[in-house]
Amino acid sequence: MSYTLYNSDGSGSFIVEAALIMAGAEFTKIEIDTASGMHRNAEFAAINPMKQIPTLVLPGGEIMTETAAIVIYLAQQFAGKGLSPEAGTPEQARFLRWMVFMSANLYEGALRVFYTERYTTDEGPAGLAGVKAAAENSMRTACAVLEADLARHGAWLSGPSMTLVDVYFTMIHSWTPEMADTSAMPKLSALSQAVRADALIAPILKRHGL
Ligand SMILES: N[C@@H](CCC(=O)N[C@@H](CS)C(=O)NCC(=O)O)C(=O)O
Repeated sequence: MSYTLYNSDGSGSFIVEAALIMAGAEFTKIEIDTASGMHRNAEFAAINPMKQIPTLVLPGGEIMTETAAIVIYLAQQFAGKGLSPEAGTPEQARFLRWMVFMSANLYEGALRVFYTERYTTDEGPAGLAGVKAAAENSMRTACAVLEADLARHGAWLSGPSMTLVDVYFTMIHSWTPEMADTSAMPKLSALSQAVRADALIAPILKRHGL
């Protein structure tokens, strides 16, 4: 019984692949080339009507979308593999808080930066530039919240060691590095560097070109 991951290298499917590898789960990947618009074909739209990557089919056939939900689900399925802190602990509360925070503020912010035209009906240069600038500002504000939390708690976002919430941050940081540069956000930059140096995660990042 195996998972099926609809993948596009460099996209949010990176973190789902990282989760499956950390878990030691059996999975196959189906490549969906978003650059050529393959995610908009009828076959994939029938699987994920939002036409987005990542999409994960569970061994029993259930289809999951939404990166944070998938990661949280896998962390529960593979408890004890280091994907997230133990259930019921304060560290798990922080893990859940920041997973959802990043989905709502950073992933969504990055989508506003990359697909700006979808977020306004004012498609003139000023309209688009305004949406993009506002997205970048809100991402910097969200990063400042994370930076302040690291200043209180330590090197990692959800406890004494790296979990997938740190990997999630690093993925989005690699898409939009300007949201947390080294001088303004030294702790987040150090976290990203530490994730990049992790022996398990580094080759997956490389494979995804991140
Ligand atoms: N809310 C979704 C967003 C997923 C998403 O937008 N993925 C991007 C790739 S990183 C995508 O599929 N883009 C193609 C498109 O929207 O046309 C999640 O958290 O998984």
